Amino acid sequence: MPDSPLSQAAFQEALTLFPGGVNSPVRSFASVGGTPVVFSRGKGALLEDPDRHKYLDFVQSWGAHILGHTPAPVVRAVSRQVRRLTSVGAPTQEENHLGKLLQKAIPSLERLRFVSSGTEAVMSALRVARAWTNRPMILKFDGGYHGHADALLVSAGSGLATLNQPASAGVPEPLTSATLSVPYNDLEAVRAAFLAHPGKIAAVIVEPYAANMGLVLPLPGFLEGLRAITQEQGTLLIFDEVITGFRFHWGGVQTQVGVTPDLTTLGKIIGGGLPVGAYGGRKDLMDLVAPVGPVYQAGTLSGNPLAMAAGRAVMNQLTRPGFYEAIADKAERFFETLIHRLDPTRYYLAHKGGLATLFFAPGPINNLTQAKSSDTAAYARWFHALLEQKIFVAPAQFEAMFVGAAHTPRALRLAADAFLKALDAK
Ligand code: HOZ
Repeated sequence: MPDSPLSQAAFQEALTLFPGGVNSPVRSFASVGGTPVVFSRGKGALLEDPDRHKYLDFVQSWGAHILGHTPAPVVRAVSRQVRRLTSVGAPTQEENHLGKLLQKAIPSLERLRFVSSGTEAVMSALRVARAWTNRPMILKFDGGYHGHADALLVSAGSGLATLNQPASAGVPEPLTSATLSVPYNDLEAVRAAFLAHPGKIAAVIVEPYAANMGLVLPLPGFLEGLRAITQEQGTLLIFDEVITGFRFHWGGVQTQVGVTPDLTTLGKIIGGGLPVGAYGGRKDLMDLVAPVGPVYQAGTLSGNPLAMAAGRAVMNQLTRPGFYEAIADKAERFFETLIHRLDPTRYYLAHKGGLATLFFAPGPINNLTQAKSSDTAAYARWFHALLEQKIFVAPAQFEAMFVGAAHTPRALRLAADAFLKALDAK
Protein backbone atom coordinates (compact mmCIF):
# COMPACT_ATOMS: atom_id res chain seq x y z
CA MET A 1 0.00 0.00 0.00
CA PRO A 2 2.43 2.68 -1.18
CA ASP A 3 -0.12 5.45 -0.59
CA SER A 4 -0.48 4.64 3.11
CA PRO A 5 2.83 5.65 4.72
CA LEU A 6 1.46 6.21 8.22
CA SER A 7 -0.40 2.91 8.30
CA GLN A 8 2.68 1.10 7.03
CA ALA A 9 4.96 2.78 9.55
CA ALA A 10 2.59 1.89 12.37
CA PHE A 11 2.59 -1.75 11.30
CA GLN A 12 6.39 -1.82 11.04
CA GLU A 13 6.52 -0.52 14.60
CA ALA A 14 3.95 -3.14 15.68
CA LEU A 15 6.28 -5.82 14.33
CA THR A 16 8.82 -4.76 16.94
CA LEU A 17 6.21 -5.07 19.68
CA PHE A 18 3.85 -7.96 18.99
CA PRO A 19 4.33 -11.43 17.47
CA GLY A 20 3.60 -10.96 13.79
CA GLY A 21 2.74 -7.34 14.56
CA VAL A 22 -0.71 -8.28 15.83
CA ASN A 23 -2.65 -9.05 18.96
CA SER A 24 -4.74 -11.78 17.31
CA PRO A 25 -3.43 -13.91 14.43
CA VAL A 26 -6.08 -13.53 11.71
CA ARG A 27 -5.38 -9.78 11.63
CA SER A 28 -1.87 -10.46 10.33
CA PHE A 29 -3.07 -11.20 6.76
CA ALA A 30 -1.20 -14.52 7.17
CA SER A 31 -3.36 -16.29 4.63
CA VAL A 32 -3.84 -13.46 2.14
CA GLY A 33 -0.33 -11.99 2.27
CA GLY A 34 0.60 -8.32 2.26
CA THR A 35 0.75 -5.79 5.03
CA PRO A 36 -2.21 -5.30 7.35
CA VAL A 37 -3.87 -1.90 7.34
CA VAL A 38 -3.69 -0.16 10.70
CA PHE A 39 -6.94 1.61 11.52
CA SER A 40 -7.37 4.67 13.64
CA ARG A 41 -11.05 5.58 13.46
CA GLY A 42 -14.43 4.14 12.64
CA LYS A 43 -17.88 5.56 12.10
CA GLY A 44 -20.84 3.48 11.03
CA ALA A 45 -19.86 1.16 8.21
CA LEU A 46 -16.61 3.03 7.57
CA LEU A 47 -13.11 2.63 8.93
CA GLU A 48 -10.32 5.14 8.50
CA ASP A 49 -6.58 4.55 8.47
CA PRO A 50 -4.05 7.11 9.78
CA ASP A 51 -3.53 8.29 6.16
CA ARG A 52 -7.20 9.31 6.08
CA HIS A 53 -8.34 6.64 3.62
CA LYS A 54 -11.83 5.41 4.27
CA TYR A 55 -12.79 1.76 3.92
CA LEU A 56 -16.21 0.16 3.75
CA ASP A 57 -15.98 -2.39 6.55
CA PHE A 58 -17.54 -5.84 6.38
CA VAL A 59 -15.53 -7.20 9.31
CA GLN A 60 -17.21 -5.00 11.93
CA SER A 61 -14.88 -6.17 14.68
CA TRP A 62 -15.67 -9.78 13.74
CA GLY A 63 -19.29 -9.25 14.53
CA ALA A 64 -18.96 -7.30 17.76
CA HIS A 65 -20.77 -4.43 16.05
CA ILE A 66 -24.29 -4.49 14.73
CA LEU A 67 -24.87 -0.73 14.79
CA GLY A 68 -21.54 -0.03 13.09
CA HIS A 69 -18.55 1.71 14.59
CA THR A 70 -18.91 4.26 17.39
CA PRO A 71 -22.70 4.59 17.24
CA ALA A 72 -24.03 7.65 19.10
CA PRO A 73 -25.96 5.71 21.79
CA VAL A 74 -22.83 3.76 22.74
CA VAL A 75 -20.64 6.85 22.69
CA ARG A 76 -23.10 8.62 25.00
CA ALA A 77 -23.49 5.66 27.35
CA VAL A 78 -19.76 5.00 27.65
CA SER A 79 -18.96 8.70 28.08
CA ARG A 80 -21.52 8.91 30.89
CA GLN A 81 -20.28 5.72 32.52
CA VAL A 82 -16.59 6.62 32.28
CA ARG A 83 -17.25 9.58 34.55
CA ARG A 84 -19.12 7.46 37.08
CA LEU A 85 -17.29 4.16 37.48
CA THR A 86 -14.98 2.23 35.18
CA SER A 87 -14.06 -0.83 37.22
CA VAL A 88 -14.83 -1.64 40.79
CA GLY A 89 -14.43 -5.31 41.61
CA ALA A 90 -17.80 -5.30 43.38
CA PRO A 91 -21.42 -5.58 42.24
CA THR A 92 -22.93 -2.74 40.18
CA GLN A 93 -26.41 -1.87 38.98
CA GLU A 94 -25.08 -1.86 35.41
CA GLU A 95 -24.60 -5.64 35.57
CA ASN A 96 -28.22 -6.08 36.57
CA HIS A 97 -29.48 -3.86 33.76
CA LEU A 98 -27.71 -5.83 31.04
CA GLY A 99 -28.31 -9.16 32.78
CA LYS A 100 -32.06 -8.54 32.87
CA LEU A 101 -32.13 -7.66 29.18
CA LEU A 102 -30.28 -10.84 28.25
CA GLN A 103 -32.46 -13.00 30.45
CA LYS A 104 -35.59 -11.51 28.96
CA ALA A 105 -34.36 -12.05 25.42
CA ILE A 106 -33.01 -15.57 26.00
CA PRO A 107 -35.25 -17.34 28.53
CA SER A 108 -32.88 -20.32 28.87
CA LEU A 109 -30.53 -17.98 30.78
CA GLU A 110 -32.14 -18.66 34.13
CA ARG A 111 -28.84 -17.59 35.65
CA LEU A 112 -25.85 -16.08 33.91
CA ARG A 113 -22.44 -14.71 34.60
CA PHE A 114 -20.49 -12.00 32.83
CA VAL A 115 -16.84 -12.53 31.94
CA SER A 116 -14.51 -10.56 29.68
CA SER A 117 -14.36 -12.63 26.49
CA GLY A 118 -16.03 -15.42 24.59
CA THR A 119 -13.04 -17.65 25.32
CA GLU A 120 -13.59 -17.26 29.06
CA ALA A 121 -17.31 -17.85 28.68
CA VAL A 122 -16.75 -21.15 26.88
CA MET A 123 -14.01 -22.30 29.26
CA SER A 124 -16.32 -21.69 32.18
CA ALA A 125 -19.37 -23.32 30.62
CA LEU A 126 -17.34 -26.45 29.91
CA ARG A 127 -16.15 -26.52 33.49
CA VAL A 128 -19.76 -26.42 34.66
CA ALA A 129 -20.67 -29.23 32.25
CA ARG A 130 -17.85 -31.43 33.48
CA ALA A 131 -18.73 -30.76 37.09
CA TRP A 132 -22.44 -31.46 36.56
CA THR A 133 -21.98 -34.69 34.67
CA ASN A 134 -18.77 -35.78 36.36
CA ARG A 135 -17.58 -36.77 32.89
CA PRO A 136 -14.30 -35.74 31.26
CA MET A 137 -14.97 -35.44 27.52
CA ILE A 138 -16.25 -32.69 25.26
CA LEU A 139 -17.61 -33.14 21.77
CA LYS A 140 -17.15 -30.30 19.30
CA PHE A 141 -17.32 -29.99 15.54
CA ASP A 142 -14.53 -29.72 12.99
CA GLY A 143 -14.18 -26.07 12.05
CA GLY A 144 -16.08 -24.97 15.14
CA TYR A 145 -14.18 -22.27 16.97
CA HIS A 146 -14.88 -21.56 20.60
CA GLY A 147 -11.97 -19.37 21.57
CA HIS A 148 -8.46 -20.37 22.41
CA ALA A 149 -8.89 -22.35 25.65
CA ASP A 150 -6.55 -25.36 25.66
CA ALA A 151 -9.14 -28.10 25.30
CA LEU A 152 -10.82 -26.48 22.33
CA LEU A 153 -7.89 -26.13 19.99
CA VAL A 154 -8.71 -29.36 18.19
CA SER A 155 -9.74 -29.22 14.52
CA ALA A 156 -10.73 -25.64 15.25
CA GLY A 157 -11.87 -23.03 12.77
CA SER A 158 -11.00 -19.33 12.49
CA GLY A 159 -7.25 -18.67 12.87
CA LEU A 160 -6.36 -22.34 13.07
CA ALA A 161 -8.17 -23.14 9.83
CA THR A 162 -6.64 -20.05 8.26
CA LEU A 163 -3.12 -20.96 9.30
CA ASN A 164 -3.80 -24.60 8.46
CA GLN A 165 -2.84 -25.56 11.99
CA PRO A 166 -4.86 -28.54 13.24
CA ALA A 167 -4.02 -27.77 16.86
CA SER A 168 -1.88 -25.50 18.98
CA ALA A 169 1.57 -26.24 20.33
CA GLY A 170 1.89 -25.81 24.07
CA VAL A 171 -1.26 -27.72 24.89
CA PRO A 172 -0.55 -30.94 26.84
CA GLU A 173 -1.94 -34.04 25.15
CA PRO A 174 -4.18 -35.07 28.09
CA LEU A 175 -6.10 -31.80 27.68
CA THR A 176 -6.94 -32.32 24.04
CA SER A 177 -7.39 -36.09 24.26
CA ALA A 178 -10.59 -35.39 26.17
CA THR A 179 -11.91 -33.39 23.21
CA LEU A 180 -13.62 -35.20 20.37
CA SER A 181 -14.27 -33.45 17.09
CA VAL A 182 -16.62 -34.69 14.39
CA PRO A 183 -17.92 -33.16 11.15
CA TYR A 184 -20.55 -30.43 11.47
CA ASN A 185 -23.99 -31.45 10.23
CA ASP A 186 -23.24 -35.13 10.74
CA LEU A 187 -25.54 -36.66 13.34
CA GLU A 188 -24.28 -40.16 12.54
CA ALA A 189 -20.78 -39.11 13.54
CA VAL A 190 -22.19 -37.70 16.77
CA ARG A 191 -23.96 -40.98 17.53
CA ALA A 192 -20.78 -42.91 16.73
CA ALA A 193 -18.79 -40.74 19.15
CA PHE A 194 -21.28 -41.48 21.93
CA LEU A 195 -21.12 -45.20 21.12
CA ALA A 196 -17.33 -45.15 21.24
CA HIS A 197 -17.23 -43.25 24.55
CA PRO A 198 -20.26 -44.38 26.54
CA GLY A 199 -20.95 -42.30 29.66
CA LYS A 200 -17.90 -40.15 29.06
CA ILE A 201 -19.09 -37.06 27.17
CA ALA A 202 -19.96 -34.14 29.43
CA ALA A 203 -21.07 -31.70 26.74
CA VAL A 204 -21.62 -31.14 23.07
CA ILE A 205 -20.64 -27.61 22.13
CA VAL A 206 -21.79 -26.16 18.83
CA GLU A 207 -22.10 -22.84 17.05
CA PRO A 208 -25.75 -23.12 15.99
CA TYR A 209 -24.76 -21.33 12.79
CA ALA A 210 -21.08 -22.15 12.36
CA ALA A 211 -19.27 -18.96 11.40
CA ASN A 212 -15.60 -19.71 11.92
CA MET A 213 -14.98 -21.95 8.90
CA GLY A 214 -16.75 -19.40 6.82
CA LEU A 215 -20.50 -19.46 7.39
CA VAL A 216 -21.88 -23.00 7.43
CA LEU A 217 -25.54 -23.32 8.26
CA PRO A 218 -27.09 -26.31 10.01
CA LEU A 219 -28.98 -28.75 7.82
CA PRO A 220 -32.65 -29.23 8.74
CA GLY A 221 -32.88 -31.36 11.86
CA PHE A 222 -29.23 -31.05 12.87
CA LEU A 223 -29.72 -28.86 15.94
CA GLU A 224 -32.88 -30.75 16.92
CA GLY A 225 -30.95 -34.01 16.52
CA LEU A 226 -28.20 -32.75 18.82
CA ARG A 227 -30.79 -31.85 21.41
CA ALA A 228 -32.38 -35.29 21.22
CA ILE A 229 -29.10 -37.20 21.38
CA THR A 230 -27.70 -35.15 24.27
CA GLN A 231 -30.91 -35.57 26.23
CA GLU A 232 -30.83 -39.30 25.62
CA GLN A 233 -27.21 -39.48 26.77
CA GLY A 234 -27.43 -37.26 29.85
CA THR A 235 -24.97 -34.89 28.17
CA LEU A 236 -25.29 -31.11 28.25
CA LEU A 237 -25.84 -29.17 25.05
CA ILE A 238 -23.99 -25.87 24.85
CA PHE A 239 -24.80 -23.33 22.16
CA ASP A 240 -21.91 -21.01 21.47
CA GLU A 241 -23.82 -17.91 20.42
CA VAL A 242 -20.88 -15.52 20.67
CA ILE A 243 -21.34 -14.61 17.01
CA THR A 244 -25.01 -15.48 16.51
CA GLY A 245 -26.43 -13.95 19.69
CA PHE A 246 -28.55 -10.88 18.82
CA ARG A 247 -27.23 -11.01 15.24
CA PHE A 248 -30.49 -12.04 13.57
CA HIS A 249 -33.16 -11.08 16.02
CA TRP A 250 -33.72 -10.11 19.64
CA GLY A 251 -32.28 -13.22 21.26
CA GLY A 252 -30.23 -16.14 20.03
CA VAL A 253 -30.58 -18.70 17.29
CA GLN A 254 -32.03 -20.92 20.01
CA THR A 255 -35.04 -18.68 20.43
CA GLN A 256 -35.54 -18.55 16.68
CA VAL A 257 -35.28 -22.27 15.94
CA GLY A 258 -36.86 -23.44 19.16
CA VAL A 259 -34.02 -25.68 20.31
CA THR A 260 -33.13 -24.91 23.91
CA PRO A 261 -29.59 -25.71 25.03
CA ASP A 262 -28.64 -26.33 28.64
CA LEU A 263 -25.95 -23.67 28.57
CA THR A 264 -25.23 -20.75 26.26
CA THR A 265 -22.16 -18.64 25.70
CA LEU A 266 -22.36 -15.06 24.47
CA GLY A 267 -20.02 -12.19 23.62
CA LYS A 268 -19.45 -9.63 20.86
CA ILE A 269 -22.76 -7.74 20.31
CA ILE A 270 -23.76 -7.90 23.98
CA GLY A 271 -20.70 -5.80 24.87
CA GLY A 272 -21.35 -3.08 22.32
CA GLY A 273 -17.75 -3.22 21.09
CA LEU A 274 -16.17 -3.45 24.54
CA PRO A 275 -14.59 -6.63 25.89
CA VAL A 276 -17.30 -8.91 27.23
CA GLY A 277 -18.50 -12.47 27.41
CA ALA A 278 -21.27 -14.25 29.27
CA TYR A 279 -22.34 -17.78 29.98
CA GLY A 280 -25.52 -19.01 31.50
CA GLY A 281 -28.32 -21.48 31.45
CA ARG A 282 -30.38 -23.65 33.74
CA LYS A 283 -30.39 -22.49 37.34
CA ASP A 284 -29.44 -25.90 38.72
CA LEU A 285 -26.38 -25.95 36.47
CA MET A 286 -25.34 -22.36 37.15
CA ASP A 287 -25.74 -22.95 40.89
CA LEU A 288 -22.62 -25.07 40.60
CA VAL A 289 -20.62 -21.89 40.08
CA ALA A 290 -18.79 -20.35 43.05
CA PRO A 291 -19.75 -18.97 45.51
CA VAL A 292 -22.95 -21.06 45.40
CA GLY A 293 -21.22 -24.21 44.18
CA PRO A 294 -17.77 -25.74 43.78
CA VAL A 295 -16.93 -24.65 40.19
CA TYR A 296 -14.46 -21.81 40.45
CA GLN A 297 -14.51 -18.94 38.00
CA ALA A 298 -13.67 -15.29 38.65
CA GLY A 299 -12.35 -12.09 37.06
CA THR A 300 -11.46 -8.56 38.11
CA LEU A 301 -12.99 -7.09 34.96
CA SER A 302 -16.02 -9.42 34.84
CA GLY A 303 -19.18 -7.37 34.43
CA ASN A 304 -17.05 -4.33 33.72
CA PRO A 305 -19.26 -1.23 34.03
CA LEU A 306 -18.10 0.32 30.76
CA ALA A 307 -18.82 -2.88 28.84
CA MET A 308 -22.17 -3.24 30.59
CA ALA A 309 -23.15 0.31 29.68
CA ALA A 310 -22.07 -0.13 26.06
CA GLY A 311 -23.92 -3.43 25.82
CA ARG A 312 -27.11 -1.96 27.26
CA ALA A 313 -26.95 0.98 24.88
CA VAL A 314 -26.79 -1.43 21.94
CA MET A 315 -29.51 -3.71 23.32
CA ASN A 316 -31.86 -0.77 23.60
CA GLN A 317 -31.48 -0.09 19.88
CA LEU A 318 -32.13 -3.68 18.89
CA THR A 319 -35.70 -3.59 20.17
CA ARG A 320 -36.67 -0.74 17.83
CA PRO A 321 -39.51 -1.93 15.57
CA GLY A 322 -38.21 -3.23 12.27
CA PHE A 323 -34.54 -3.11 13.31
CA TYR A 324 -33.66 -6.64 12.26
CA GLU A 325 -36.05 -6.70 9.31
CA ALA A 326 -34.25 -3.70 7.83
CA ILE A 327 -30.88 -5.44 8.07
CA ALA A 328 -32.26 -8.69 6.69
CA ASP A 329 -33.94 -6.91 3.75
CA LYS A 330 -30.94 -4.98 2.55
CA ALA A 331 -28.56 -7.89 3.20
CA GLU A 332 -30.84 -10.24 1.28
CA ARG A 333 -30.92 -7.86 -1.70
CA PHE A 334 -27.14 -7.53 -1.58
CA PHE A 335 -26.47 -11.25 -1.36
CA GLU A 336 -29.10 -12.18 -3.94
CA THR A 337 -27.57 -9.68 -6.40
CA LEU A 338 -24.25 -11.41 -5.93
CA ILE A 339 -25.66 -14.93 -6.18
CA HIS A 340 -27.42 -14.03 -9.42
CA ARG A 341 -24.18 -12.98 -11.01
CA LEU A 342 -21.78 -15.54 -9.52
CA ASP A 343 -20.67 -18.63 -11.45
CA PRO A 344 -22.03 -21.48 -9.29
CA THR A 345 -19.37 -23.85 -10.57
CA ARG A 346 -16.75 -21.66 -8.90
CA TYR A 347 -18.42 -19.83 -6.02
CA TYR A 348 -20.88 -20.42 -3.24
CA LEU A 349 -22.33 -17.64 -1.14
CA ALA A 350 -23.61 -18.88 2.20
CA HIS A 351 -25.78 -16.28 3.91
CA LYS A 352 -28.26 -15.73 6.68
CA GLY A 353 -29.55 -12.28 7.63
CA GLY A 354 -26.53 -9.96 7.67
CA LEU A 355 -24.01 -12.79 7.98
CA ALA A 356 -22.32 -14.39 4.96
CA THR A 357 -19.25 -16.00 3.43
CA LEU A 358 -18.30 -16.10 -0.20
CA PHE A 359 -16.61 -19.46 -0.65
CA PHE A 360 -14.28 -19.84 -3.58
CA ALA A 361 -15.64 -23.32 -4.19
CA PRO A 362 -18.89 -24.68 -5.58
CA GLY A 363 -21.60 -25.39 -3.03
CA PRO A 364 -23.20 -26.69 -1.06
CA ILE A 365 -20.82 -26.32 1.85
CA ASN A 366 -22.01 -28.18 4.91
CA ASN A 367 -18.81 -28.94 6.78
CA LEU A 368 -15.13 -28.13 7.15
CA THR A 369 -13.94 -30.58 4.50
CA GLN A 370 -16.16 -28.91 1.92
CA ALA A 371 -15.16 -25.44 3.13
CA LYS A 372 -11.53 -26.42 2.79
CA SER A 373 -12.00 -27.21 -0.88
CA SER A 374 -12.01 -23.43 -1.42
CA ASP A 375 -9.37 -21.84 -3.59
CA THR A 376 -7.71 -19.75 -0.88
CA ALA A 377 -5.23 -18.21 -3.32
CA ALA A 378 -8.14 -16.86 -5.36
CA TYR A 379 -9.73 -15.58 -2.14
CA ALA A 380 -6.49 -13.76 -1.36
CA ARG A 381 -6.50 -12.10 -4.79
CA TRP A 382 -10.13 -11.08 -4.30
CA PHE A 383 -9.38 -9.72 -0.85
CA HIS A 384 -6.56 -7.52 -2.14
CA ALA A 385 -8.55 -6.32 -5.14
CA LEU A 386 -11.25 -5.20 -2.71
CA LEU A 387 -8.75 -3.60 -0.38
CA GLU A 388 -7.42 -1.61 -3.33
CA GLN A 389 -10.97 -0.31 -3.76
CA LYS A 390 -11.09 0.47 -0.04
CA ILE A 391 -13.41 -2.35 0.90
CA PHE A 392 -12.36 -4.40 3.90
CA VAL A 393 -13.55 -8.00 4.12
CA ALA A 394 -12.13 -10.73 6.36
CA PRO A 395 -8.48 -11.36 5.55
CA ALA A 396 -9.16 -15.09 5.47
CA GLN A 397 -11.52 -17.43 3.61
CA PHE A 398 -12.62 -19.23 6.76
CA GLU A 399 -14.38 -16.30 8.37
CA ALA A 400 -17.67 -14.49 7.90
CA MET A 401 -18.65 -11.02 6.70
CA PHE A 402 -21.09 -8.81 8.55
CA VAL A 403 -23.75 -6.47 7.20
CA GLY A 404 -25.26 -4.37 9.96
CA ALA A 405 -27.50 -1.39 10.56
CA ALA A 406 -24.88 1.08 9.33
CA HIS A 407 -24.42 -0.35 5.82
CA THR A 408 -26.58 1.75 3.53
CA PRO A 409 -28.40 0.17 0.57
CA ARG A 410 -26.37 2.45 -1.71
CA ALA A 411 -23.06 1.33 -0.21
CA LEU A 412 -24.17 -2.28 -0.64
CA ARG A 413 -25.12 -1.69 -4.29
CA LEU A 414 -21.68 -0.27 -4.99
CA ALA A 415 -20.07 -3.05 -2.98
CA ALA A 416 -21.89 -5.69 -5.04
CA ASP A 417 -20.32 -4.31 -8.23
CA ALA A 418 -16.93 -4.11 -6.57
CA PHE A 419 -17.19 -7.66 -5.19
CA LEU A 420 -17.94 -9.04 -8.65
CA LYS A 421 -15.30 -6.97 -10.42
CA ALA A 422 -12.69 -8.06 -7.87
CA LEU A 423 -13.30 -11.70 -8.82
CA ASP A 424 -11.44 -11.03 -12.09
CA ALA A 425 -8.31 -9.92 -10.22
CA LYS A 426 -5.18 -11.71 -11.40
N1 HOZ B 1 -11.16 -15.08 16.07
C1 HOZ B 1 -11.66 -13.96 15.36
C2 HOZ B 1 -12.23 -14.36 14.07
N2 HOZ B 1 -13.20 -15.39 14.11
C3 HOZ B 1 -10.58 -12.94 15.12
C4 HOZ B 1 -10.45 -12.05 16.26
C5 HOZ B 1 -9.60 -10.82 15.95
O1 HOZ B 1 -8.57 -10.94 15.33
O2 HOZ B 1 -9.99 -9.74 16.38
